[in-house]
Amino acid sequence: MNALDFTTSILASSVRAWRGSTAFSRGAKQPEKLLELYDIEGCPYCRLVREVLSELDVDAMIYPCPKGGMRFRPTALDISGVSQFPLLVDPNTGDAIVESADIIAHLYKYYGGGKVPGTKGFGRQVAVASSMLATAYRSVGRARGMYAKNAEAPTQPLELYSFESSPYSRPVRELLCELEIPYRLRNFAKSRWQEMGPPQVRAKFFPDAPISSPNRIRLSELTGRSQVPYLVDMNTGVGMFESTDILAYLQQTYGR
Ligand SMILES: N[C@@H](CCC(=O)N[C@@H](CS)C(=O)NCC(=O)O)C(=O)O
Repeated sequence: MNALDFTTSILASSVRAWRGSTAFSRGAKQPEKLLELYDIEGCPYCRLVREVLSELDVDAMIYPCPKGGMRFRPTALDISGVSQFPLLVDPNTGDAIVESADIIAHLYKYYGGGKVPGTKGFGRQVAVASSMLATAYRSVGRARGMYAKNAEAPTQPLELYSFESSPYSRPVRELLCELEIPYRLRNFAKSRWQEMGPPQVRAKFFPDAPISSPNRIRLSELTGRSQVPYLVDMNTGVGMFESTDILAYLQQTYGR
């Protein structure tokens, strides 16, 4: 990842006040069946939904629908009848919802302890405007996570450990979107203060801090580390850290 990429990723997270960093999972209920999100990584409205998924510590299968994409867009159109993203499919309740504000309300209602925050009014306008600004930052030089690239389809979906505001995870999610690679988004937001800061600092100062979220426990058991992005590709048996290596791997394996 070059300096421009890193800087604009930091700016995008900052303009959204680092939403999607912290999991407020107390009182939240996990869905039994995996949620499905038809998503465009660079879309300002999709970002608002993914922030809430991170904050509720809820995983989802991401079906990337970049502009010009042919892999999942037709399915999304069949489901909702409109070419509009985000589209959430919740197999637990039987709902298929477009409109980010309605999706967010649904997520809080069923998986956020029931209390639905205001998804209308001035707060919503600020959220949409700042998310548009985040998209503008990620469009400097090239609109990232927005347009489809020519790519091979994997046989099985991949898995990505990530949280929405993670500056290093964002470019990986953008490329997965551009390549139209479906993946299970394993959310990895922080739920205790000892988890803040870079992994090396945490390992030094809080080596024995108890691990909180299911995905943090899972990754720790898998790798002995607590760092994102972490990509799992069941098709090739690969599991890897480091955004630059993951980007190169995805391009080499699936890019045409
Ligand atoms: N009010 C909608 C707006 C959604 C929207 O405009 N999404 C754009 C992407 S940012 C879209 O679906 N564009 C059509 C397309 O990409 O085909 C919401 O909040 O979800």
